[in-house]
Amino acid sequence: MHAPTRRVPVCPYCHTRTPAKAYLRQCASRCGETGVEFPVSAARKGECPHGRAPMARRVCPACGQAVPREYVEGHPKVVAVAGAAGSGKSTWLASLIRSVAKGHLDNRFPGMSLDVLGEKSRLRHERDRVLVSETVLHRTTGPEPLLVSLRIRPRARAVLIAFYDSADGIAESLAHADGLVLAVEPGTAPGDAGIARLTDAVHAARGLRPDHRISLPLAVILTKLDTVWDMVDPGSPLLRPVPRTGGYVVSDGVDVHHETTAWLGCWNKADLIRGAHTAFRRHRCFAVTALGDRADGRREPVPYRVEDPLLWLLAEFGAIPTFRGAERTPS
Ligand SMILES: Nc1nc2c(ncn2[C@@H]2O[C@H](COP(=O)(O)OP(=O)(O)OP(=O)(O)O)[C@@H](O)[C@H]2O)c(=O)[nH]1
Ligand SMILES: [Mg+2]
Ligand SMILES: [Zn+2]
Ligand SMILES: [Zn+2]
Repeated sequence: MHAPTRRVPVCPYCHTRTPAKAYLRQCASRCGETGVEFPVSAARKGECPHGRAPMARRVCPACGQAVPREYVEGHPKVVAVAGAAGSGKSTWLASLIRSVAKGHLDNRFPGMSLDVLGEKSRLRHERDRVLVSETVLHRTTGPEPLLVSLRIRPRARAVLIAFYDSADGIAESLAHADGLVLAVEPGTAPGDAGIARLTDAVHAARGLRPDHRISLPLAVILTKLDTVWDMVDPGSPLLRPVPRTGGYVVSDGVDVHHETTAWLGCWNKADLIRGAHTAFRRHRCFAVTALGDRADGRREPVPYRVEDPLLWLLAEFGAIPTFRGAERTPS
């Protein structure tokens, strides 16, 4: 089930594979020799050629971009977030990161922590985070990924993840992606929500035959659930309390999957459902809202179930346990 551990990391910016030892390090400003770069393998006892402590970050020798050390050394997972323009990709992502970073999953994963890695990702997240709380998000997302380090338990080894959510970024990441997300908004506009395009792109990027059933996990996310709250039946699994186990709960996930699939069916998305089933061996549907219900005048958005797709992907990656039912019985 687990993807083979990759020894040679892929640069999150230019997608070149370079051994961790061949990444460059730089002298720190206090060294006085600014701009000096040397390969990681040339750092004796972790010191620069002048015998001082260099900067922690690594520089990709292919594109010259700074890459966080943890990322280069940590066997990162790459997640591509696809979906039509305006389907809610970036808002979901910003809301997810914000929820986890604020400790919203603490009752299920005590001590779970998340860090946004590197200056580029931090600047982007700062911008997105504020905009999510104000409910508007920049419409221009660059091709760069959002890099995060997620620690499931306080002293556990961190899971490094690069999320790509722009068309260009996704296209470049598909050759080595570990998981896929497809965002779909509610509504009856007919169409396949981009599943055929995504399937073709994965086949092309990985040199697979057109009829090859893809083994990458695909999370289909119905976004903006708040816009259709009043259509959801009170007994729906979409309104049930979220399971409180420290893992991914299959029974709940399957119920949500079936309910979401039914909604997508009602909204002329039969092609999406069929396409996901035909092309992806491992796929699951989710329903989320990043902004929640603000009608009662709350200033903060109340996201709902934004973390479910990530938990499923983490379970698929083998990073968190899977539970069959609500009890703690590992499968
Ligand atoms: N009501 C509601 N609106 C949302 C939600 N998520 C996103 N939106 C709105 O939908 C619009 C598009 O959201 P984005 O996150 O920018 O969508 P995107 O898929 O990243 O769009 P592109 O980057 O342009 O492809 C914005 O106006 C968001 O505020 C949600 O959960 N509920
Ligand atoms: Mg976006
Ligand atoms: Zn690079
Ligand atoms: Zn130096």
